[in-house]
Amino acid sequence: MRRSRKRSALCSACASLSLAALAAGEPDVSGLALEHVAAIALPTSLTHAPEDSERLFVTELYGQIFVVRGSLATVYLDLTDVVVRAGEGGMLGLPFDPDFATNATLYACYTTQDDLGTNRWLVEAIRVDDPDADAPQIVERAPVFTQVDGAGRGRQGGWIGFAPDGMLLIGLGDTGRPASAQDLTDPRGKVLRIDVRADDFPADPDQNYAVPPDNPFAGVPGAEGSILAYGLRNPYRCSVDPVTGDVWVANVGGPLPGELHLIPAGSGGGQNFGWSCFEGGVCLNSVGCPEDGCADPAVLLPVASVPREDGRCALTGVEVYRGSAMPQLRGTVLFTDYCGLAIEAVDPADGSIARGPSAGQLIVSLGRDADGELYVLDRDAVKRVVPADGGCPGDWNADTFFNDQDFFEFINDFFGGAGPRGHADFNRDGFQNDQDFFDFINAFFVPGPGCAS
Ligand SMILES: [Ca+2]
Ligand SMILES: [Ca+2]
Ligand SMILES: [Ca+2]
Repeated sequence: MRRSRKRSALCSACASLSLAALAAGEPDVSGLALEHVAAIALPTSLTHAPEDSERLFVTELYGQIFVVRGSLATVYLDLTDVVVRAGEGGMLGLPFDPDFATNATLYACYTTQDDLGTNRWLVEAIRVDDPDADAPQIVERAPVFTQVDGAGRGRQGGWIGFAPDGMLLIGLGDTGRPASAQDLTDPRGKVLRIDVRADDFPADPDQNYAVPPDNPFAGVPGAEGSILAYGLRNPYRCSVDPVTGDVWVANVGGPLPGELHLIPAGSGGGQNFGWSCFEGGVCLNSVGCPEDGCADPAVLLPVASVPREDGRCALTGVEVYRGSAMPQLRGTVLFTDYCGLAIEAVDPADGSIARGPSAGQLIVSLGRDADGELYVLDRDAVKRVVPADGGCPGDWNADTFFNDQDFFEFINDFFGGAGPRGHADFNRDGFQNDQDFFDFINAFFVPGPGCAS
């Protein structure tokens, strides 16, 4: 069944906004390598605290959260007493509050069981005693969003992250109930958008959030107001482009390894990505879909349908590169697959895929730090995506030109802390100290081959 790409009325701004993404052009990932950062067994997600370039945070399947400084990973928080790891459940996602530096609050997404043994899928707010501590104490914990679910532990989703407008986005899978994805009364099979600073459910201790009034189904009788976009099987990982605010969704497929979908910033949401009636633009004619569901004009095609080639089996990450270490990669959409083992790039204009370096291991997630640099999580380690030739570290302002301006900007960042990065941790060990000064001076006056003009 052939269908053309259609846009819903709720998505009137999509066309112009998508063009910005399409301008990214043919991706080139040939010059990349993966560099070992730290060993962590069974990691699930990687993130950073706002404006904090010195630390990475990594969740672990059974409930630990690690802080990584340089190459050293230590336990940041331990939630193994509440996280129940089963099926595809466990510790899944972790964003820090946009105001973490002042409110010391982060959000954990995990599966657990209540006192009656009922499965719960939980987004929980956790307040710690000191936002700067590497081993803080938990001051307070409270559920924000709770999905009580009797279904199995498959297709849990589990990505959560803040959009630039301060709203929390949640990727919740269909939990093994395909029909839920097209059901607007059910939060499953959706990307949700909630306000964590208010409570629309004062009588319900399990739900402590508000529905933003500009959500596409807010106030629609019978609809779940938290829904931003629907028709998803398993939005295991999503990401928010820090420059455009576009939301990318890595939706794990059934027949396919998955689809990459786009919720453009300013679109207002409301997109229907088709599951469980469609996948990759193909009508599945599944139970619960309307008789004429294959002709549904409101279903959006994915930006890319990732084919079952090169060993791929299930998408595990999507990020738009906005860092500075690889200027040629800026604006490129990158993704990972669990069995594909490699970091790959997709051209949003035509869905074509370019294959980058292999991790040599199953890849469970893709994430980024505060500077926009990317990291792959395999089953045993955190690996940084780096230029294969080492790049030109002396190109401090990463404008692809190696010149005196880099020297002046480094000195300014080092002594003033006033540069665009606000720090000068040149050797990326998590600390700014004299060693960074000496290392930069060496890189500047003894430039490597990557600095050739
Ligand atoms: Ca409440
Ligand atoms: Ca430069
Ligand atoms: Ca350093």
